Amino acid sequence: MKKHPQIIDRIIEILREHQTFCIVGHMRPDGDCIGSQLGLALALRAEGKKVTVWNQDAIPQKYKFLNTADLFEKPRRGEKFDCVIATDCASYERLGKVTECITERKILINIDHHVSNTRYGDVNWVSPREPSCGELIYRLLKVARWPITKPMADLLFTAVSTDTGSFQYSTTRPGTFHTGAELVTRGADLAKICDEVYQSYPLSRARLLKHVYSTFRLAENNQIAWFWLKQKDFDRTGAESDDTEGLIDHIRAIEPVVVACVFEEVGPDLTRISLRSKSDKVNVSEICGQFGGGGHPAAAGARIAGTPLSTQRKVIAAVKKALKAAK
Ligand SMILES: [Mn+2]
Repeated sequence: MKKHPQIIDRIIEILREHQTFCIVGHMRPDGDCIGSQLGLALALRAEGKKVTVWNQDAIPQKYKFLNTADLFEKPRRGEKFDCVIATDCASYERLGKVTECITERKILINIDHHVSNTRYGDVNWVSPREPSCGELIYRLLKVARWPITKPMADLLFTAVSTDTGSFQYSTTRPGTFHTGAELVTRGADLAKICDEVYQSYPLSRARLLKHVYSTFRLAENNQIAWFWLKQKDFDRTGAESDDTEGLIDHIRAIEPVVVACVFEEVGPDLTRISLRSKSDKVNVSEICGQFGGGGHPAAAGARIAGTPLSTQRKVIAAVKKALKAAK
């Protein structure tokens, strides 16, 4: 086997030494987060460990098919864990309310691939080169020589696939295909996963899409595109915040657009922004960092307090500045 960083050995040693685990992920969990959490949870259970999995927010509808073993359970108040593992989570704050449930722990392990990761764990395995956290979990299981069963393969394949835009983003490397191939060899049901994750969505999302196409705005010679999702848009379409994942790709795909932005009203005078960049000269993780957020160079987000209009002005101004600097 290829040489692997010592940090993996260290983590495996900690996992072997301890008995009770809580695996947590970020707010509004995505496919990579859930796939990584549940994949690791199944592996630890197979090793005879006691494992709880918990997130602040529920699993989005399209990933529910993955939770076959019904592993999510809110920890009791003051429940003690030997070891808490955070997967795919860039900062301790991004865990949200989960932090209240995991205070009684001996050790916190942080396994992540976000370049903005704040290294909040007692042990940190942060590998920004990796396109998904799922790939890190896969390597962990390989190095530990723990068997990867079909359910684990489904979970990790979903993680790798969703965070690479189905093996399309430029972060995808030859190793990503090797990982995908091996997971399919181990039983990952490609057809089922792609059908559930990419080829199926609720009617409410179609209504939301109509809203996106009829309201998106352009600026800076069509290099910036954005749209708003207000509370009234959710009420009117029957959509939930979960249904918004991937909507941004519809404006990102417009040829002259370099930076796409979604503004989502998440509370009174509180906006969640998501940014995507198609230029390696425009780092949206840096732009979101100006507003207390972060992420990846090509995909990032933040939560911003203030009136919708002032938020929009500030963000669009920051994007314009980044575009000018990139020239
Ligand atoms: Mn991820």
